[in-house]
Amino acid sequence: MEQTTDSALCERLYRSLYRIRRVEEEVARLYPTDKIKSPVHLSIGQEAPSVAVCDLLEPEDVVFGTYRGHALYLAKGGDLPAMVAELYGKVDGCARGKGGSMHLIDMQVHMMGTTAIVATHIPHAVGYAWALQRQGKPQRVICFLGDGSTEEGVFSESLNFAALKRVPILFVCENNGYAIHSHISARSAQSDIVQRISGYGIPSARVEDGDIFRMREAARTALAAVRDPQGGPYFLEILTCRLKEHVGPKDDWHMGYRSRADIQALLANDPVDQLAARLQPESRQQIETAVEQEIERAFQYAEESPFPEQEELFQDVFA
Ligand SMILES: Cc1ncc(C[n+]2csc(CCOP(=O)(O)OP(=O)(O)O)c2C)c(N)n1
Ligand SMILES: [Mg+2]
Repeated sequence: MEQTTDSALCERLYRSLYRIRRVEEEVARLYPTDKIKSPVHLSIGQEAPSVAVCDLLEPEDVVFGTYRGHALYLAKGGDLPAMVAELYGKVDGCARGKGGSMHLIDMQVHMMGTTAIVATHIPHAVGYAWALQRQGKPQRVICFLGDGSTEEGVFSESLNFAALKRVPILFVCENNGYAIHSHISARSAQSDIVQRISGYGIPSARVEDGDIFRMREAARTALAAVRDPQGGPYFLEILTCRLKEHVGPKDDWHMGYRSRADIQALLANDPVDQLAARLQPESRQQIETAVEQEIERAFQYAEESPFPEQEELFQDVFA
């Protein structure tokens, strides 16, 4: 395993984790003002899978994600002011204010978009990866998905096709245990996802302990498999925890469908805290100050950006 004490790596990962967490905390703080015009599915608590995987990607690699996509968008290098403006419904948003939090896209960094309809991005990602394969292109597609999407029919169809055609694609399942308020054990007779995946003939691995370095090592192995010209699809499941309610800025521990005790091990291993503790106080301070300034500028940008004109409704409309 790469030296986990490597300070440049720790600083890079911490900067990315802290930045995502603080952006989303600002989103949560501002949400009651109604300046943010879109529903928000926060990634607070589950930033690490996106950060760990994206840390190893080439700029040209392509990612697809879900409505819980702020972490992925930012980890892949998506433009922060454009994301915040999108949440505000402003014209300088990454989807010109027409998509909101669930439809984040930044083609400059090959962040191909997120979708509100569970699992619908999975066939798009497989198709994109298949097209790249047929064109002999070297870049790879990484498709992030939730545990709930593994129960959709199109998930099964897409994995079967990817396995059959040996499409080089990495599926990253961010398994936070819940689809809205239903635990996975209430949804599937076989709740061991990796066990289910073996039936498709796709190699897979699982990281269970919330350790970002272990996630990164597992991602390295997975990416090597999909970059191998003789390789094909690979499925990486990462256990993680969503700390806020399914949609919205609040805590929901009082609702009773889950308890902190269930995820004590993951909570104790929060990667933001873990990495913060490893940094030299000065470098931690430098990172945090720079990130806070960047976030303040991004929200200012969103405040100042105008709302789209009415004609914008008819721009970029497919039919
Ligand atoms: C096709 C479809 N069915 C149902 C919904 C309603 N829905 C929104 S999020 C969600 C749960 C998905 O859970 P998971 O994939 O685990 O993602 P998480 O929210 O945990 O990140 C459901 C059922 C939807 N958006 N699309
Ligand atoms: Mg889930």
